[in-house]
Order: sequence, then structure tokens, then C-alpha cells
Amino acid sequence: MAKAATKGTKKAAAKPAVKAKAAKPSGKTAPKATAKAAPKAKTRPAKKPTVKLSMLRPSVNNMTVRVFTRAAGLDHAETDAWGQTRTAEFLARNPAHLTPMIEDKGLPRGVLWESCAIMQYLANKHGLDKFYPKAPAKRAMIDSAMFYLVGTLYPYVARATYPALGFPQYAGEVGHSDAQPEKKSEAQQAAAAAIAEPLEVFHSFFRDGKPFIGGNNPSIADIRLAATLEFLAVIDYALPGWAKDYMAAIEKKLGKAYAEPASDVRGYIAHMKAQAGA
Ligand SMILES: N[C@@H](CCC(=O)N[C@@H](CS)C(=O)NCC(=O)O)C(=O)O
Repeated sequence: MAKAATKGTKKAAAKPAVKAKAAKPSGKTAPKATAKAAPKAKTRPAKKPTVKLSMLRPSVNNMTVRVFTRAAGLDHAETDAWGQTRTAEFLARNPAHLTPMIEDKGLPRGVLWESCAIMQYLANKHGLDKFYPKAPAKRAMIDSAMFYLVGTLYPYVARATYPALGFPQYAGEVGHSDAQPEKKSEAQQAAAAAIAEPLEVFHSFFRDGKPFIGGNNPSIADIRLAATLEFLAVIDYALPGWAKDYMAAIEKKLGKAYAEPASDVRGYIAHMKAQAGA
């Protein structure tokens, strides 16, 4: 797998501000050395806590949250969970063994998984309305786009790409069974063919002539969609022109926040394709 280093933006914890003590007047005239006005105690803006994220670099579900934390300017500390998700220690905290997963003391069980739920939580907690609008109708469209992605588009993308990515498929999938290779290939191709319809729905319905689902700025639904589409490169899926432009527009708008996590996914895909071609 690709081994691009993660640049966490962990910063040193802010030191508690020291309260300036007013010196008691000891005499009539203050000695010269102490005549200087005490420096005003600076009021520091409340520091947002670091987002502790367990993640897998080649995964677009993880890329989604990694892009979001960077784009939103949230301090984040990433732990690579490769090979760790089924350990007793991880399962004790997260019985679903899924990443991305954040840890946060404010959560009833201390952890939260599911990429969309994580972005919604962090956006709510930090008032990031730009990515997740507060107005109920606007928010409903973002939610609808994300649920539609996770429930309809993503399963097609997984069936079409996981075999080429070397990821295990889900129980009950042909790709997971001991069916003949031709049957597996048929199922994979059928899934790839099914992607076009929901993809078009994101364009014609959710974007509806706007640059992004979120309007002029990428929302959490846009981050989720663009990251998902990254996987299609592994099967050389012919993305429609609008989707290529859309992905380029998100990357341009979010810059390094998008490009850095995307390079891990792209590096992994390049590695898998090179292996398949070797
Ligand atoms: N719907 C979930 C999917 C999460 C998921 O499938 N995570 C995979 C990586 S892509 C994982 O952590 N697998 C490790 C395991 O199952 O042990 C999301 O959007 O976060």
C-alpha cells in the first residue's frame, strides 16, 4: 500500500494564561525598574481540541474525513489503523471494526464511526455551517445526498472496484463467494454499469446547475462524493465530463486539504494497477 506520510497538524497544548498580579504599593514613589506598565494579559481564542482520528490511508471512506478535517482547519492527530481494526483493543472500543473513527470525550461511548456521521458531528460541534448549512431545507439536501451515496452509489462502487483494490467484499456478494471467476467478473461489470444512473442523479438533481451540491462551496456531501469517485480510477471507469470537472473544481477549491489525502488513495490505486499489470 502507499506509504505517504501524514502531516498531522498537532500543535503544542496552549499554556494556561498566567494571571498578572497587581503589585502592592510599597512606598510613595515606585522604583524606576517597576514603573513599566505590566503587559496586558492577552485573551486567547478558545482552542479547538484536536480531532483524534483512526484511519486507513487507501480508503475513500477515510479520505472523506481526512479531507474534511483539513478543509475545516480542525487540528487533527491521525493514527494509522492498518492491521489494527480487529484487535481486541480496537474491537472493545468499536465493535464494528470500522474506520474512519474519531475519539471524543463528549460522545456517549467515546468513539464515533461512519464518515458522514463524523463530518456532521464535527460540523455541528464547531459551527462549520459553510460545510453543513443550518437551515433545515438546505441541510436536508446535504443529508439526502449523503444517504443516497452511502445506501445506493457506494455499494455499486464497492462491488465494481474492491476486487481490483484487493479489498474483501461483503458476505453474500458474488465477489465474496467461491463462484467461478467469470461469474465474479459478470457481477463486477454489472455493478460498474449500474454506477451511471445514481451518478447522474448527483449531477442533475443535487447539483442542479450549481458548482457543488452545497452551492458555491463544497459541502460535506461534495467531499463524500468526490472522494468516492476517486476509487473508480482503479477500473479505468470512464467518468462523464461533468464529474471530471467537478472533482477538479473541488480539488482546486480545497487545495492541499484535498490533494494530500487523495494522494494516499491515488498512490494505492497506482500500486494495485502496477501489480495487476506486472
Ligand atoms: N460506511 C462507512 C464504511 C467504513 C468502512 O467500510 N471502513 C473500512 C475501510 S474502507 C474499514 O475500516 N475496514 C476495516 C475492517 O472492517 O476491519 C463509512 O462511510 O465510514
